[in-house]
Order: sequence, then C-alpha cells, then structure tokens
Amino acid sequence: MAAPPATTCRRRRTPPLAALPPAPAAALLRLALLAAAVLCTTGASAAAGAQQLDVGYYSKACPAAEEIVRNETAAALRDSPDLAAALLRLHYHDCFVQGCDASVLLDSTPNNTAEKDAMPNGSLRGFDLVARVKDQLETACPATVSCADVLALMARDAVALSRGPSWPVALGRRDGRTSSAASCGELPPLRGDVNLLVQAFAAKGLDVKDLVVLSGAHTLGKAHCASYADRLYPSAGCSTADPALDARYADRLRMRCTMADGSSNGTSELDPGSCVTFDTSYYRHVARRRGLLRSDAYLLDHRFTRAYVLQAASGRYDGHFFHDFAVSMDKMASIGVLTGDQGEIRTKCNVVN
Ligand code: HEM
Ligand SMILES: *[C@@H]1O[C@H](CO)[C@@H](O)[C@H](O)[C@H]1NC(C)=O
Ligand SMILES: *[C@@H]1O[C@H](CO)[C@@H](O)[C@H](O)[C@H]1NC(C)=O
Ligand SMILES: *[C@@H]1O[C@H](CO)[C@@H](O)[C@H](O)[C@H]1NC(C)=O
Ligand SMILES: CC(=O)N[C@H]1CO[C@H](CO)[C@@H](O)[C@@H]1O
Repeated sequence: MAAPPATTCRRRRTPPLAALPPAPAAALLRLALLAAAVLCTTGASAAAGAQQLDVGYYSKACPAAEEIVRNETAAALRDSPDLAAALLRLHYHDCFVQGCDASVLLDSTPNNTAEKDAMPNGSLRGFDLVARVKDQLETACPATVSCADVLALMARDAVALSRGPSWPVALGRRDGRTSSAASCGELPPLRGDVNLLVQAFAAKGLDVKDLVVLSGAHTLGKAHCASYADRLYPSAGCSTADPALDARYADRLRMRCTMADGSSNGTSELDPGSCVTFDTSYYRHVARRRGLLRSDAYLLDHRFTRAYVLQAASGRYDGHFFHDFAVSMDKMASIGVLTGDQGEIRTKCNVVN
C-alpha cells in the first residue's frame, strides 16, 4: 500500500519534473508587465470621478513601502515557506468577500462576528505575519499604507518567493470599516458543480479563464480533512465516494483522513510533493483526477477549463500560466476596492481606527 501523502510542506531543492519555466521568460514577463503598467498609469487621468489604483501610489508618501513588505515577507518565508499559501489565500478571501478592503483581517467584536470567524472559513492563517509587516510600515510611514494594499503586496511577494511569477501591484486601496461572517457566502461554493463556480466568479467580474487560472493557486498549501472528507466516504446525499476522484489516490487520502465526518485533524497537500513551489504540477494532478477539492475536480467538467488544465498539465505552457496568473491576480486585486476618501487607513489591521 502506498504511503499516505506527507503532512508537511517541504521545500524542493530541485525543480519539479518539467516544471520550471526558463528564467528569461519570467524576467521578460516582468519587464513586459512593468512596461504595460507604466504606460497605463501615466495615461490615467485624475480628472475622472472614481480614483484609480496606481502602481506608483506610495512613491512619494512611503517610497520604501514595497521593499519593507518584501523584506519582511522574505524573512518569514525563509523560516516557514508554507506561509506563502496562507498569504495568497488571505488576499483571495479578502477580495471575494466585500471587495479587497482588508475586511478579512478585522476581529469580531461583542456585537459582530467577523469574516475570519465564519466557519468553515476558519482555517485562514498568516494574520500574525501581516500584523508584523503592518507594524514595520507604521514605524516607517505612519497611517499611510492600507492593510488592503499590504495583503495585495504580500500575496504577490509570496508567489514570487515561491518561484512563481511577479507583477507590478496597483496600489491605493483603502480599508473598510466592517466585516461580516454572513458575507462569506460570496465565496465560491466548495460543492455544487463547475457552473456554480463560473457564476461565483462572474459575480465578481471574473471570467471562466480567471477561474481556471486562479485555481492554480492550489499549487501552494494544504487542506484540512473537513474540506474533502465527503469525497472519500459515502455520505448523506451520496452512496459512494466521489467517482471523479482517482480511486488509488482516494485510498491514500483515507489514511490521513480517517473519519468520514471530516473530524480528523489531518491535512493533505493540494499539490502533493510540490506544495511550497508555485508551478504547474497542480494541473497535472487535476488532469489525473487527483485534484484534492471538488472545486479542483470540477475544472475537468467544462470545455474551456478542461482544455486549459490539460494544456497546463503538459508542462509546455508554464510561461503562459505564469503570465495568465499575473493578469488574473491583477483583476482579482481590484474587486470592489475603496479609493479616495472612502474607508480609512487602519493603523492596526485587526481593528478599525
Ligand atoms: C475556485 C474556488 C475555490 C474554492 C472552492 C477554494 C476552496 C479552498 C479550500 C476548501 C481550501 C482548504 C482550506 C482548508 O481546508 O484549510 C483552500 C485552500 C487554499 N486556497 Fe482555495 N479555493 C478556491 C479558489 C482559490 C483562489 C482563487 C485562490 C487564490 C488566488 C486560492 C488559494 C488557496 C490557497 C493558497 C490555499 C491553501 C491555504 C493554506 O495552505 O493555508 N483558492 N481553498
Ligand atoms: C531590505 O533588505 C535589503 C537586503 O537585506 C537591505 O539592503 C535593505 O536595506 C532592506 N530594506 C529595507 C527597507 O528594510
Ligand atoms: C455594540 O452595540 C451597541 C448598541 O448598538 C453600541 O452602543 C456599542 O458601541 C457596540 N459595541 C461595539 C464594541 O461595537
Ligand atoms: C484535533 O485538534 C483539536 C484541536 O487542536 C484537538 O482538541 C482534538 O483532540 C484533535 N483531534 C484528534 C482526533 O486528534
Ligand atoms: C468556502 C466556504 O467554506 N465558505 C463558507 C464560509 O462561511 C459562510 C458562512 O458561514 C458559508 O456560507 C460559506 O459556504
């Protein structure tokens, strides 16, 4: 019998099979995106009513902002590379629930249950690291850099530091003053079908390509048993284990996830063997019906997403995926942002001013 999937994310010393894109491609991509961003921002007009995000937003008020974020994030990931996944997921949850306004970071109050305490969204991690980075920014430039921008920058840096692409992040988001557990219903459903995923993304202005590309974020990190146990055991609505899951892989997962109700504490890597490296091996697992979550498996059920998965799984399109990911992240990072005199710049990310 095969060994159960590893519980800990180990950093790979050698590039995964057929994965790493040629470094020049990544460098070129950075240049091209940067050039595009510079063109766009110099062309942006301040005359328009709603203010735009801007790559150079802190260049005068806090020129060291990006370097501070990057340095702190790099130092943290050297000790705990698996925090990269946590940072990427925080930004995703922030943007899908009530816009990228750092509402995901707010604590509950006696009167209000915040997003972070919604179950079962409760496995979000990385709050302490975000708070440390924000403290450094407050020392350098008090009351200047929003928590929502910190999340966007840390997500980008987390991907880049995990050997993924990098891209310029447009800045100038402001922080919201509310956070509600109930709003977590805006997140794409874990169970349903691919059309529900497509709809959840469309509701945020993201298309089916963004869905399959951003799902590639599951190249990093782990999931708790509760998130996939219902695929392994016959359950209420279902008389067999999920037929969309490779049977031998399911056998291995059951060794870590022994309780049909998902109560075992085990976790499994979303991209086994490469869960701290940002690469296309996630798509190889999905293509072989070894996507861990139902939402990963659903990507094979739609003409476009299936074609994209199979193409990315071939290992010959890593540069394309990196480029696509940067583009889709930029779209996601502008969902429902507050700008201008909306919201506030929080001094502590977990409480409103
Ligand atoms: C398509 C809809 C999506 C669904 C249904 C979904 C669902 C989930 C679930 C259930 C987990 C495991 C949580 C746990 O058990 O601890 C997870 C983990 C994760 N998700 Fe997603 N997700 C989706 C899209 C995304 C997107 C768009 C991103 C980022 C761009 C993302 C980034 C991550 C990361 C990095 C992890 C690992 C977290 C960690 O290791 O702490 N996900 N996701
Ligand atoms: C970031 O780290 C580099 C290299 O260690 C260092 O030279 C630089 O001063 C740091 N920047 C900030 C703003 O801390
Ligand atoms: C809770 O609600 C009451 C009444 O609406 C309000 O006076 C109080 O300030 C609130 N407390 C907090 C911590 O928000
Ligand atoms: C799972 O973790 C919780 C909290 O850490 C602990 O109380 C519980 O005993 C653990 N359950 C098992 C089966 O190990
Ligand atoms: C992805 C996920 O688990 N979302 C849940 C977060 O919490 C809300 C409110 O409890 C649920 O409605 C979501 O399904």
